[in-house]
Amino acid sequence: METIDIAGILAQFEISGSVKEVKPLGNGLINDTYHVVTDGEAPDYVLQRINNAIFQDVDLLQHNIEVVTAHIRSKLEACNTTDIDRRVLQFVKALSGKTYYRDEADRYWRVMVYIPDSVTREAVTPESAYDCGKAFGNFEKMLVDVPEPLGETIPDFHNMELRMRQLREAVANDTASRLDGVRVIVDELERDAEEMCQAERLYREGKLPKRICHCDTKVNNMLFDQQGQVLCVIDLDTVMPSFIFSDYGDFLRTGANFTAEDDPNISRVGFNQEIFKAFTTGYLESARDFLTPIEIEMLPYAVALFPFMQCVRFLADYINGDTYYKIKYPTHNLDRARNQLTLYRDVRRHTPMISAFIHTLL
Ligand code: GN1
Ligand code: MG
Repeated sequence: METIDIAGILAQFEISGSVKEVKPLGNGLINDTYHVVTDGEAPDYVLQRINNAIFQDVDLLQHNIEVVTAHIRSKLEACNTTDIDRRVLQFVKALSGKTYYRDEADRYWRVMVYIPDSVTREAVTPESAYDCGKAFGNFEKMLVDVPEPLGETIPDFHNMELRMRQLREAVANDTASRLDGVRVIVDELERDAEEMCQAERLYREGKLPKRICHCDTKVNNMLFDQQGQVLCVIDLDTVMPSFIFSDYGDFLRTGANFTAEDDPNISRVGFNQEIFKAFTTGYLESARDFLTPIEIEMLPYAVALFPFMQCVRFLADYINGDTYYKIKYPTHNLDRARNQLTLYRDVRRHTPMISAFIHTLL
């Protein structure tokens, strides 16, 4: 166990009040997060250690977040929002003037103001799916005119062509000698690979735009108030240029699966139409004004793309001997890949319904 001098780290930031208690917050898998409780009138804070093994360019990452939060703040001010500090994250400057601090052990830290009386949720209901759709659509909408180009915090994060290349490389090397057991899955993925890579082709042809997207749209990346109303979108590390499919499709991949993405019992996997309809309704309410016809036309593709991509990523990691995703048992990644493939097949069966429903909203 490494010992971390939390008080020493906090002393590097311009926080007010005196620290009463520091306790772990949330259950994120990537960063370590703490709730910093202060005395008296001063606000509480959130202290986070940024995982710089995954996010290798912390300077770019924090710059993106600063641009995005400042832009959202100016949008909220322009429409006279009253409780702005609850509707956008606010970062605290370090003594260096940056919004992060690098300690002697090369660990990266940042501090945000804690939004009081806010809660996160883990389960998606039709009601919260509608709210999430609206909020993520609105998040993209506020960012359609960010004043400067942003970098990719994980280069080619949702690039399907890259993910296929990584799978093919894993297959060619077969480092963990696991290929024999999964060849049929690889073959099935290869059959649809070209179709699933169509977004990248359309982008190269100049027909499909990239926009600033959240790229990790899950219900637990949103804060709600005590009455259950959405306050704001959080977890901004993956905010970067991408196809809007990243936000629309990836939410449905987790939210509209009847079970968890790693449930080994694939008879429980399936596409939840009710959640799909609720999320899509909310999303299009916010997003339809700025989406281009091709983006709207390709939404059904996005619903299939994300379980497909996630299957490719889990399977490649399994073949590589589990080097990326944390596993709890040896076939964990294989179970995840099978789960996502099952969801993918079920989404494909539902494509006519998905298209028809989207048309009813236009
Ligand atoms: C990772 O750790 P988590 O759940 O936030 C991954 C996502 C995957 C997800 C699958 C940076 O996200 O892209 O969809 O696992 N994030 C990164 O469980 O690779
Ligand atoms: Mg999160």
